[in-house]
Amino acid sequence: MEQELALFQQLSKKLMQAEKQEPVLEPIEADQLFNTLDLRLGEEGENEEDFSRALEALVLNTPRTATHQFFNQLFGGRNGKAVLGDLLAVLLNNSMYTYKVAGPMVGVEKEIIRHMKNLLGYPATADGTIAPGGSMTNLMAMIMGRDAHNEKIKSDGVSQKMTLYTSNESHYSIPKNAAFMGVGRKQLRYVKSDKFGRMDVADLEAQIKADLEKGKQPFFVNATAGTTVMGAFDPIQEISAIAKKYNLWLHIDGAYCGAVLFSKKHKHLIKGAELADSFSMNAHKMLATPLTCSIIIAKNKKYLYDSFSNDADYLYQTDGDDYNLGKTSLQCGRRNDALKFWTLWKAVGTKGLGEMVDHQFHLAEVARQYVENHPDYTVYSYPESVGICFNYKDIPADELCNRLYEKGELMVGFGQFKDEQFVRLVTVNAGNEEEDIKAFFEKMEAFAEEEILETSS
Ligand code: ABU
Repeated sequence: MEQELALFQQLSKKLMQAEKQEPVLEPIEADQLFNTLDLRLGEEGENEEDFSRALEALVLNTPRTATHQFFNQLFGGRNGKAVLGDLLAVLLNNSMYTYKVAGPMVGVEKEIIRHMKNLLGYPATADGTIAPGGSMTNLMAMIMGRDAHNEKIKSDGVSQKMTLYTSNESHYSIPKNAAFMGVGRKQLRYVKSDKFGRMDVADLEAQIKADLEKGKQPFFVNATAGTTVMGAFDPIQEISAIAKKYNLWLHIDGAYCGAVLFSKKHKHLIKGAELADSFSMNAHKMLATPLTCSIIIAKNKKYLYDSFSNDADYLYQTDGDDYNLGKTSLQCGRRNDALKFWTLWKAVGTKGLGEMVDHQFHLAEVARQYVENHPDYTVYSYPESVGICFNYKDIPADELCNRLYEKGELMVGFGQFKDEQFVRLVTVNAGNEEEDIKAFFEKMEAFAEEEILETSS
């Protein structure tokens, strides 16, 4: 291993130097990928020199998500303490299903869950787990909702027309999951959203009533804390009142912005979270933890056990269910996604996590002020969003973003809301400061003038 660790150190140093010199790479065209890099796997292994060369080329040609110029997705930057935790998790290589195999790492995960359930205001009955991504934590919530509605489904399968509800701005995992869980995409109702992308609660109730009149069985509603494009927060308290009235499972998909839970200043955006049956959050988004770290908390652990436990004599041989975390998880073999979040949390404290969230809202405010005070911009953003949506000088957003990418200038993407397409500048990037936001606009404007507007005039 020593040789590999030395190579790792060498490659990581080179990568970090390269990131400073060239924060955005000119992409390798997809159809040229296999002609450009040595990705071939052969019958015989490579000698050390060729192996290192191929690996270095691969590392140095991979899109750079940890630099100050990555604004493309709902994560970015790099936190040293969290990376350290993840590197150790790889080295230790435990599987989180049993205490026998994961030992104290079980305690690491349980401590994260314990704190989060307290912050949520959930009762002692609550418990949680970590799944491989926000889509999967949403799936877990949907399955718990399905089984809570009818506990026989686990054994007999779905035989009735069960309906579920989510806003038309919510994550695309909801329809996919409706198919996976046997309920069916056609039984998913998209609820209208208001001008900021928040769920229209009157439409929610109207759709539930219409389904009941047709003899359907409404069972689940998803509220989003931070929609992927507008960064909008659905009104949880109002949705909860409807969920209670019609006996629906209420889940909060906080994959993007559920981390406001840690911020004294922004926690009000998920006011009423304690009323939900389940809550999920991705620490790999606002909290700078390496991908993936998707946590779900259920208000009553009974539902986690009822939907996800299964006996397996060859696996569960020591200790109780409380310490054998496989009894409440989606999969069997499960990597240790808890340690990287624990090392970060241990180092900065709950207060520090809150400050990270506040900082990202501050950066969004800097960006918002800039576009709002500049006549060349049209702004579309939700007032309290960490994603700033705008158009610049009527340049089509897809053209602007794609050309910035193709030329290796900036990584930023576009989004769409109510027939308008715009640039979506995501300010969730662990390493960024105000000057990085300002530098983004300077670079984007210069590029637009020189490469798009001048050539088209
Ligand atoms: N859940 C991942 C969303 C990706 C994105 O909108 O950037």
